[in-house]
Amino acid sequence: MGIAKQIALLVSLLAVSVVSRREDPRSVCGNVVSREEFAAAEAHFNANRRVLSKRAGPIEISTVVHIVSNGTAGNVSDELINTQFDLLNDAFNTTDVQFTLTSVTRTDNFDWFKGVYMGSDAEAGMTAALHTGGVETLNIYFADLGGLTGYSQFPWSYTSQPTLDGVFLNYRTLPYGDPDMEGWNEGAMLPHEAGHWVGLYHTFENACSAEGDAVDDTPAEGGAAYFCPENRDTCSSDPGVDPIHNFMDYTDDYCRYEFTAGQGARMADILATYRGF
Ligand SMILES: *[C@@H]1O[C@H](CO)[C@@H](O)[C@H](O)[C@H]1NC(C)=O
Ligand SMILES: *[C@@H]1O[C@H](CO)[C@@H](O)[C@H](O)[C@H]1NC(C)=O
Ligand SMILES: *[C@@H]1O[C@H](CO)[C@@H](O)[C@H](O)[C@H]1NC(C)=O
Ligand SMILES: [Ca+2]
Ligand SMILES: [Ca+2]
Ligand SMILES: [Zn+2]
Repeated sequence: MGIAKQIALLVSLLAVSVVSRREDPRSVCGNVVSREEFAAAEAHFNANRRVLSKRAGPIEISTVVHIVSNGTAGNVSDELINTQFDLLNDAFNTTDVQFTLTSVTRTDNFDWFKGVYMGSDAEAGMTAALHTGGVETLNIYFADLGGLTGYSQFPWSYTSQPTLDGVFLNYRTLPYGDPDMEGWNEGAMLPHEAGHWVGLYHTFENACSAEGDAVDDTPAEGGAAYFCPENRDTCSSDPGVDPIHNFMDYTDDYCRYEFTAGQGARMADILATYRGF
């Protein structure tokens, strides 16, 4: 990420006061992609694309969870992590991808708990200390993250910053989470961020333009949807109503329950191209 973008992000983070997102629904997943980044990433993918060969069972992704807390604050239980994991695998059960939880680490560190966002010193220190495995291993960090619900590194960034590879989630988004996260505390945020980690964009990427989210069977969407606006249709140019039930939108957790066949095919080829599967 460029310096200008980091500064812009920092400014926007500072501008996000502690206000209920119900009063102020704005994008709070950190995976905001510029048109230049999108074009470069898709050109690289199309030029280097490997198609995943047929295999007998699902692609099993070995996953490590890192719980960063401030004493007891954020020190979520193994039981809650397991509940979230079941929801993650259910979310992906229409695709060829599944996740195996191999270990859980716990770290009591106020600076990391409170200070992690893209490009921060806390992010660098935390990942240098905790990141394990290679390109094929998913590292998930749970911490406070302030105004962000989460973010993750796209697979094509692994080569330039391997240690930063992973999913970063606000622990309040875990099932039965903080009431301040109402709507986003029922476990759909991890599938969303894991979706980015396997190469999916937001369904509203590129708004109504033809390239969209680089997936053919998700109707184009003019911008993020919030809550659960049934039959919303922001792009009359593209047949079909907005994909508000897709995990890669910003609707409430109860409203999000699907990945499409096209997203499943894209993630399989992305995993073959960038993550060694
Ligand atoms: C972190 O823990 C300290 C000591 O328990 C407490 O005073 C402080 O309020 C906590 N901060 C956060 C953000 O949880
Ligand atoms: C966090 O929880 C684990 C068990 O779930 C416990 O062993 C550990 O002592 C706790 N850490 C803190 C800092 O409270
Ligand atoms: C996938 O998970 C959903 C939600 O829990 C469940 O209703 C469905 O039966 C599962 N499908 C398969 C094939 O396991
Ligand atoms: Ca699409
Ligand atoms: Ca439409
Ligand atoms: Zn996102």
